[in-house]
Amino acid sequence: MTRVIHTGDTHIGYQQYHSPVRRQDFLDAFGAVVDDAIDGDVDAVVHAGDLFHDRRPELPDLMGTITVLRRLDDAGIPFLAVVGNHESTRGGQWLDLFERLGLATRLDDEPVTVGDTAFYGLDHVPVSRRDELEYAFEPHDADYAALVAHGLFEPFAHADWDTETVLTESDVAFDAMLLGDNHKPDRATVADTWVTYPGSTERASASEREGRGYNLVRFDEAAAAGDDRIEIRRRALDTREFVFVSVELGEGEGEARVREQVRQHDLADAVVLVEVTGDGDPITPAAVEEFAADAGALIARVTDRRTVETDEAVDVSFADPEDAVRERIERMGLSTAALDVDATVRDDGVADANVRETVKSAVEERLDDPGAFEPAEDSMSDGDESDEDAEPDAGKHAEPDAGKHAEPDTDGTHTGETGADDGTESTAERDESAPGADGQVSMEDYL
Ligand SMILES: [Mn+2]
Repeated sequence: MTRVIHTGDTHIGYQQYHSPVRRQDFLDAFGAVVDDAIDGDVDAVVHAGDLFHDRRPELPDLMGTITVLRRLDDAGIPFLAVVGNHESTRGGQWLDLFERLGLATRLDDEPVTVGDTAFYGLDHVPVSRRDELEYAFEPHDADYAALVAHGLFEPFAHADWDTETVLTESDVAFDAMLLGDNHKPDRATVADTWVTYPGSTERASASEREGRGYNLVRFDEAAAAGDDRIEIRRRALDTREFVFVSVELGEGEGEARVREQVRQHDLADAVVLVEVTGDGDPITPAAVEEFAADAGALIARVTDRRTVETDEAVDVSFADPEDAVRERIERMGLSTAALDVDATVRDDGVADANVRETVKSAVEERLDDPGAFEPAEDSMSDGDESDEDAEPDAGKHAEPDAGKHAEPDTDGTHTGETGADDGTESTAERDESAPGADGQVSMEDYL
């Protein structure tokens, strides 16, 4: 019998709403999962990616994470993980650093056996590169096998990765796929294999309304009733309070009505998200936000839907320009060579002075491979995915204040018009102006 905690999408380092308190919340949620692992004496903690929100976590985020991982290690509980799309770097991964420190095991195509179960890993792979995947895994001699992977898998919402293909093409017969990426917890069976998301451990966007938690997974013939050999139970986490207030204003109603609705709730230390729809008089969102703050709210955001021309939320917020760019690029259908160039230009591990040379050698390496210059076939064309629910990623970053700050043109200006031809120059420009391009410490400095 093997009992593990399955978690993911921790997003440590996410300074949501620009709040240092929220940043701490994301780390605390990870700490709470690890505390439960120790209290429950599980056999392992399995992490399905996006431990960090950003591929450049800052030193306090790293030190906080190491402190938590050390606690787990002191309790003798292994931490098995894969790399998600948010934290993926070119070359080494932060997870490799933790592995070097003896605090984590990076899962891959070779089995890591804990008790009766062999665990394998599949890092996030962009849509454009999935055709190359062979799903080749080394054999195991355990009673059960689980694949830990990061991506949007069928049969859940926003899926772009065919689960049945993964299962049929894999050399190993998996009893379960323990997943990350989709922040909504769920489970299903595909071809007799359990497929499950534990969801994020703190709300990374206003669309994540239901309570947060993680999975407790038991691989045990006697675990569940019937023929199930796997038992998946959901455990709740005590996270930051979010108060959602929807106000539909009628004719002649205005700010007083909004305040009255907000006042109905306990706002103490909560993130308060107010949405105004309907008709009525103009309101001043900032005044309502101040009112909520005075009533004890940690953060208050008012979105007046009436001032937005359509319901199409703009999925760009100045809080996360890097994320917006990354998501956009994934959907642009760039060739492998173009992705290489883009990654090099924006990689903080490559000093500005070396970008030209690195790009040159990367392109030269690709010259023998004509396919590398073909646009990705399976990617969506530009601009046809403005629905905020089109991808969980889009929802994740659409903060309620996105409407207030986002420029409708941001998408197009920064990435939409950037073809593979002129990609080098315009991405270079973007890099210089990006707020995060500050030559921060890179992973190589640690290894
Ligand atoms: Mn995530």
